[in-house]
Amino acid sequence: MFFTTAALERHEYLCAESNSSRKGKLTTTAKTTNKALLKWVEDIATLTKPDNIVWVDGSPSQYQELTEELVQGGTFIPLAPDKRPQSFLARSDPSDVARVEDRTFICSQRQEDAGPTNNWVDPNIMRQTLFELYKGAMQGRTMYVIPFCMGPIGSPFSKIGVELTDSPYVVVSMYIMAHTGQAVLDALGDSGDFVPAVHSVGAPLSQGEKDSTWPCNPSHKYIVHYPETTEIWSFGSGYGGNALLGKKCLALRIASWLARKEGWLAEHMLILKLTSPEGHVHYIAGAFPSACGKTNLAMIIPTLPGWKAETIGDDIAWMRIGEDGRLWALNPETGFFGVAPGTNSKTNPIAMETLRSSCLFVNTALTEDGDVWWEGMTEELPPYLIDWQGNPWTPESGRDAAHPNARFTVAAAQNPIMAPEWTDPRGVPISAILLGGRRASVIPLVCEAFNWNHGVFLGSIMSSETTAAATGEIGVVRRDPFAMLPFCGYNMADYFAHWLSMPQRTSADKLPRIFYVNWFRRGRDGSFLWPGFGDNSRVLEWICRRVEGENADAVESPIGYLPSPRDIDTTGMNISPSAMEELLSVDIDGWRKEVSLIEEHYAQFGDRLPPQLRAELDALSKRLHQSS
Ligand code: SAT
Ligand code: MN
Repeated sequence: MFFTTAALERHEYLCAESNSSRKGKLTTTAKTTNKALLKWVEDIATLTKPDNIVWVDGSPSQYQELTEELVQGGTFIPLAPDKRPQSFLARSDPSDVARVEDRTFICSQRQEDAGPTNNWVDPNIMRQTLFELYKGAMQGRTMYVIPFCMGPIGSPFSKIGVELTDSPYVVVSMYIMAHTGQAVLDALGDSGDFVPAVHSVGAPLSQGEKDSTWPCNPSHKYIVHYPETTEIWSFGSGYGGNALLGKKCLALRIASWLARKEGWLAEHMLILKLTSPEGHVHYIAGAFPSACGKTNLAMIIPTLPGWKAETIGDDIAWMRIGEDGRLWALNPETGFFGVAPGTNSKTNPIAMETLRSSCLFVNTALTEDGDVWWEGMTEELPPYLIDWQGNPWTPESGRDAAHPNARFTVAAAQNPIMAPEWTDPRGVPISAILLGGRRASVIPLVCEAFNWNHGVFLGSIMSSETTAAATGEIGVVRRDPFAMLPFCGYNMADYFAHWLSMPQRTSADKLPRIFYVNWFRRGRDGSFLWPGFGDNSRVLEWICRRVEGENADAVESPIGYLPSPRDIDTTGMNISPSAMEELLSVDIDGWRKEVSLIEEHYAQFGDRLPPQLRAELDALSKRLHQSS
């Protein structure tokens, strides 16, 4: 079977419709007197030689002009207005579909400050390499100046950055993901500091050369951070975290470096607000690697009657000790850049609602009637689609229609269950921290750390099966401490030490309790033992009760406190007692093997590994030895 002519015509019609509304070239000038900023913009323009410079003012009219330009250039396919108004689909180059961890560098002065888990190159050498690459890199293109703020404008905890990019796709994405424009310039004032972030797709155009719809540089990609000077330089990719430099580059890698220096935490965590039937409110932060369900958990609809969930954030938490001694968390972003495949009205109805209009999609499939589709969106497969690479697709094609790392970009404000306090500059006080990953075996459904140090130990040994969010093999178990392996901007051993230092900054009983969860445990037949999604509220309930001092009779096991199966409310669920037993049992043999894997993982840190973690590992090993 092949794609129907009618569908292809419709597809062309959608493109043509917006071509007619093309506007002239954008022109804006800076409304700033910040000399350092003006000079830096000039310097980078001199180096990269763009045809013109446009300052992003943050206005809806500029956003619209840019989307029109993207449509006209063929990067954006407007979706059918009656299906998904004000929304667009972009198809990336097939070589540019995810974060590139092997091309991501922390170029600190000293290699030991980047540590064994980061790629490092001497900053002087890296500067030379990049200098050559950026020379004339923006020729034939426009350089956009995007003043952006991570965190509410004016909050003492926020960070201002300025991204210079030659990708209008990045500009419109940044409009959604961060505060941008004139308001940020105003906050910056004459002499305010900013994080300079240069981005180029690395594809200069010679005179008259036709641009591709997703310009990038397939052979040279660099995502570089100079932490001491808080600089970001990204080259060759236009995709997600590689290119939207406020997100992983600033809000995690650079921010984690600053956080250590300044005594706070920049974490790869969702933030969820839960209200119990009695009206008790708990804010929960959760560290899970990319594409392990952070967005789904942040938008959970509890299946337990009487419980209410609201979203604060789905990817990043900036946490600091507040005046009351508790740990307060802020979501520095203003949008979601979430994984589309697997999202549907059962797994995440709130996301489906959020995505009704005004979104950007990348690498999803396109339906006959001008809407997007991805694997798992509907039970029934559509008969015809155009796949993420622009080719006709039918269910018989035998390949994915959407790329497994296809993403949506949407404003957080469109989420109907955003908690009103998500914009509070102080953040929200955290009662519990969840750690988790995808593990088919060994790790139980939930387990509570004995204390803060043990919790940090659990964070330091976190592991997960790899996903399509980064290029590389999928489904291999790797250690991903605190889900920060790709995002920690300094030596991971020092990061552990920083976490361990938190009780010295407040009284230990004010810190959140730490829980290790695993929604992805599989039974002997390979199927998931736990349904996940809304039913995860049953585990969250146990966690909240623990925090409130109930269920004091939790089972003390060698790996932490576990609920007994009767302590998890499974009313109305179709789950067998034996599955619950398995989910909540400690696999002693599996854990013994895990100990030697942890030894290997720890070995890479040498003497820099905090002694408390070594002591925790020894204690675990001893407890496992003592159990039969
Ligand atoms: O890094 S991205 O922003 O592309 C997404 C992720 O991996 O979390
Ligand atoms: Mn993430």
